Amino acid sequence: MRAVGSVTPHETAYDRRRLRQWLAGQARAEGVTRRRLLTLLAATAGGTALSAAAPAHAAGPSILKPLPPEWFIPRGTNAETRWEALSGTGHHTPNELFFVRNHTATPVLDAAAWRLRLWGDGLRGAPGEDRPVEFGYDDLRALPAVTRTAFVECAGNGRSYYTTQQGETVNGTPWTLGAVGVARWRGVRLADVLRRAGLSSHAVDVQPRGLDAEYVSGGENLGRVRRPLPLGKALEDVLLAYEMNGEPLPYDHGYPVRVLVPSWVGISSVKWVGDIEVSAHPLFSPWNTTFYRLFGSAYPKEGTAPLTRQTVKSAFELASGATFPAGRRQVLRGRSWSGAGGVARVEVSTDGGTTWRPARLHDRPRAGTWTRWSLPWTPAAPGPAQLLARATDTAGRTQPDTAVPNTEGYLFGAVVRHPVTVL
Ligand SMILES: Nc1nc2c(c(=O)[nH]1)N[C@H]1C(S)=C(S)[C@@H](COP(=O)(O)O)O[C@H]1N2
Ligand SMILES: [Mo]
Repeated sequence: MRAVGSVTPHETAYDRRRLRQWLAGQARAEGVTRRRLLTLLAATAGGTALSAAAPAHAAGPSILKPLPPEWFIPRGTNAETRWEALSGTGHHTPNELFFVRNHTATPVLDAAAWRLRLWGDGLRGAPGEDRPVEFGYDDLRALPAVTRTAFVECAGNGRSYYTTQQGETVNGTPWTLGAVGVARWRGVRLADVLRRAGLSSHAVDVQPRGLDAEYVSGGENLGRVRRPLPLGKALEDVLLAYEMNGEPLPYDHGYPVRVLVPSWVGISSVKWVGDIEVSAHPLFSPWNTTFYRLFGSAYPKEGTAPLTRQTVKSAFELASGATFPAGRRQVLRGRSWSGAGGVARVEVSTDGGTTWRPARLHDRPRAGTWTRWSLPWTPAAPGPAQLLARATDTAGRTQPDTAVPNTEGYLFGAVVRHPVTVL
């Protein structure tokens, strides 16, 4: 595996090459609206067919596991983990406490009937031959297994702070900091499956697609959740995971198999994966064009390149508005994480950002997961206070005081001001 902490240059090179191919008309963009393509291309692009009308959806809860209010904040079809509920849990987020982000609703799939189909012109076959390859659940379980600790974090985690701390209006679910969790994932390397399927030397992109219902947004059917992944990342450290913290994947987290893309935005980690297109041409879906790019006054009209790595963040294992008795020693606890490496340093302020003290770290900095930390605090006078935590990762990135806003409110990375009251 690649060394910790470096942003791989092939990601940038890849994106430039992909854009050139796209402009040359060699890329497919199914499910991307014509309007969006025109905006992105800023030219008279060839048309794409709009998807068929939306299918009827079965009524029912979006999430199947229990969502007790002391553990979760309900957010439409999603559920955010309360940070105070992580207090006292270990390094890994228990499955019951793990946040859920569903575009539609959790499907209940049968592992025995489940198939993973790999297809596309990026697979080796006779010329002109479409050569799909299928793997069943037992086929995957018979391949060499790997285990890896990694966070899954929504690109919009912390989005509400663009508004509450910076006064910006942004679209999307107003998460606080609970759209993240760390689990020990077990599964097979996507690289192993791709090689067994017969990866061609011309392959550039792979696109996993979920088996959950088609996603309708603004009256338009965008099809099933899918997002292209550059082959470089797909071969580097991506898993097809069938276990989460030693148990079969829970229904809500992708049973029987999900993609797990360490350090990247959560949308990359497609749940309930049913097929993977392997392509010799760059692929586009709404999830790497309309969504999951940065748009706004600080960014190009067509948006940035598709989002990849997460920013640096920190959170206290405390409720918003937690109370503390004056004059008594406390131990503040929290966690910090980054998409560009491990977290090597955390500073905490208990006076609204005037003075900072280094926190004690309880984990060795490791890429793709968080570092737990603590700091003793004896609150002096009664009254409101603000707690701040600021992390620096092994790539040298430190959380800034403010984050540059974008219309969808992705990748908030600034220091969060956590309000508490001393009684
Ligand atoms: N098939 C499918 N995969 C999906 C999604 C989805 O709605 N459908 N949501 C994505 C998003 S936006 C996130 S943040 C993560 C959340 O994973 P979790 O629900 O296991 O926490 O799953 C991703 N994978
Ligand atoms: Mo997400």
